[in-house]
Amino acid sequence: MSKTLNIGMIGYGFMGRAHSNAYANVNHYFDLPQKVVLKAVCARDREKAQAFADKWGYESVETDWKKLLERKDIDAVDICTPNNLHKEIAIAAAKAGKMILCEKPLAMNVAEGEEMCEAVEKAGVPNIVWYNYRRIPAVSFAKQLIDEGKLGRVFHYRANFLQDWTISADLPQGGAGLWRLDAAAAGSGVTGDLLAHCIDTAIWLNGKINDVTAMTETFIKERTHTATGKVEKVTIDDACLFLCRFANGSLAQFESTRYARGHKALYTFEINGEHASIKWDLHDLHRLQYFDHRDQGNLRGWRSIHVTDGDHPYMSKWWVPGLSIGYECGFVHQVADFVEGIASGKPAGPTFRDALETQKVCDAVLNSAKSGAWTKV
Ligand code: SOE
Repeated sequence: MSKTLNIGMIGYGFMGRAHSNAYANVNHYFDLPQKVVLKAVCARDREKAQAFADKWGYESVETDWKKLLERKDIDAVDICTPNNLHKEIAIAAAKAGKMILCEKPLAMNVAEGEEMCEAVEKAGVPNIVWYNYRRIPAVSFAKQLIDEGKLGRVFHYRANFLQDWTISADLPQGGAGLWRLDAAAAGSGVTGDLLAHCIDTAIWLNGKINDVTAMTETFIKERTHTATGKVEKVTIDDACLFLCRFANGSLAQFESTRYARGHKALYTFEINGEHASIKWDLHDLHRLQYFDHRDQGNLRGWRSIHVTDGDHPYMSKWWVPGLSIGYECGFVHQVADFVEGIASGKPAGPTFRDALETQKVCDAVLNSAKSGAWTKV
């Protein structure tokens, strides 16, 4: 096994920064069998790519992702592009024998996702999708508690992801960041962008989702398109709500919108089990709220656990107990787990195949919103 893992990153937006920060810092905190090297960043505009490379410490720049894939000195490709490019790049990267770290959601739809899974599995290359919230220590701790059976039988799962950044009708669709409003680039709106996070966490914590019933709304029907300068129809979902049943018999509700004035990134979930309940809120990401019915009666109540102790997931790698870490650290943890997974032969998730399950739920949700019927995943 080589002592280094050379990364070639394609795209350099908000996620490009989050991933680069993780690559640059992971070896400072985690003792890993490989040193992660920021080898090349790839984007169409050479000047901008060079400025990004200089800022984050990439050794070189490419302007054509196909050239990046031809390079022998690149071990792993990070796909940080809009969603409509994931499939083509991932399949080519797999054929070139590169490991792949792909931004979420995996693909535009299930059909694309299936092709991507087949490509990485045929090539036998390690692969992972950036569902970063799994690795916020309080969320990983929730998983530990559930796996230990602390909650007992689960009855309810509730999740929200609320934002308010697209309320203005003057905001165009298309272009940097705003490609998220253009269905041709994003595939869907909040379903693929935000609910996909909630669904990934939910499947990880609570198992398979069987069937869904959903509704979506597009509040602003037309926006100027950055590429054409013309007012064009908006076809993404601005808001999506769905109910579902998990295979374990629990019932769930999910809500996501970019029209919840006052909320910037309010990702919350709550799980109610037979013995205990847990709650988590991204705005207070170190805390896990825990209620256990088995506590002594007169002491029973919600505990607010500050998940910063050495025996909490990942926290022994950081500072001393009680000191917090941030949003960006979830990405650092993902890189650490990915590298350890390569060495141990036990791949870190979510792999493309795991992320395909989330994609299936997203597609079922969008289909149900169209048909108005309960839809099997
Ligand atoms: C924008 O809606 C966004 O940046 C998403 O694309 C991310 O996946 C989410 O984590 C925060 O919001």
